[in-house]
Amino acid sequence: MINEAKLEITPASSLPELQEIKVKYLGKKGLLTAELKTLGNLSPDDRKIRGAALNMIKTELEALFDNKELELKNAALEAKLASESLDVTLPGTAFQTGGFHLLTRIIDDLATIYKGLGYQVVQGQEVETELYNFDALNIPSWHPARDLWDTFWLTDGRVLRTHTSPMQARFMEAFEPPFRIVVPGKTYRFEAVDATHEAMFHQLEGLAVGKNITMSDLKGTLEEMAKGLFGETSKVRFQPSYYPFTEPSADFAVYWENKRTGQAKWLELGGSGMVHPRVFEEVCKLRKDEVYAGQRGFAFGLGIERVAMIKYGVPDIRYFFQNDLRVLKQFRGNLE
Ligand code: YSA
Repeated sequence: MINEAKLEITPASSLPELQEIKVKYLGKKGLLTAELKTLGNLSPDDRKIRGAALNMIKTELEALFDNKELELKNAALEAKLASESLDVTLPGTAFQTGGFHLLTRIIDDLATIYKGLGYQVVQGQEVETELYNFDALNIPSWHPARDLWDTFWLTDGRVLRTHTSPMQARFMEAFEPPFRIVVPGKTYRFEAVDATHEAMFHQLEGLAVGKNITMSDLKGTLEEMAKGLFGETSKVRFQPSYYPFTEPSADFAVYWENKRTGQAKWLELGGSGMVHPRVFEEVCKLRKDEVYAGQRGFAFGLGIERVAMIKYGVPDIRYFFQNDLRVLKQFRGNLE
């Protein structure tokens, strides 16, 4: 039986195959078990001899199966290791990195500049009520100045904020002076789109409120921003303007010496002024207290796309929002 079994065990090439052979010999209905069952028919002496012989066969068969099983398991392991071997000399897969959008980078730069001047960076909501977008900023519904902001109206009477200025009223309603904040964010206008106008664009609002704030604080602050954005030789100039929420109001331009082109010019960036006393009155009404009575403050607002277009020579505002990698990739890495 041993030789017979050996002939079958030796060529077995898999564990299931070996198991089948094992059942054939050692299973409940196997050949050896059948032999053991015949022991009962023998005389006690013969049974002893035959029993001992069969036990030896059983032990030998078990050893044969165990050895073969080990051999097959080792072979399987070897094969698995060989198939999973790692070729450390193969070149790796290039790791694709993304980058921040140019507008995000400019917003971050502005936030860093203003944080250095002790400002908090806060954000407002893009869907606004008429109250905060207009009325609280001294632009009641009958006021012709509403036409300055072509507005997207929602069916429920709310608006997509036309500027970041509503956060002036919201912040003052919620917090007491003195404070300094900047508010970067998206703004919307129902305007014909062209190379310098988009229906959605970004602004940065600034507001500082305290007892002794003057227009020269405003100028100094804008000048710090200009130097941070356009270098130490940059400066700011005011031009009289009109906004219902500031009095006096001034548009501001920034002087920039472009090192790349060697050109120097004045660039209009945005509007500013001293917070109108009526805005403080509206805020007192919202708060139902007099904390803002007698306060003074300055405010300003500028277009982020405008800064980006000027500084990096982007000729058309629409490029920022077309997600064309040929454009976006030009503004990765060091921009200086
Ligand atoms: C003025 C005085 C303050 O005390 C505070 C804020 C302001 C700014 C005011 N809220 C405002 O929105 N003025 S603005 O209509 O002249 O817009 C400011 C800047 O946003 C512009 O100088 C321009 O750079 C940008 N802008 C306006 N409409 C735009 C636009 N950028 C792209 N597309 C448009 N459609």
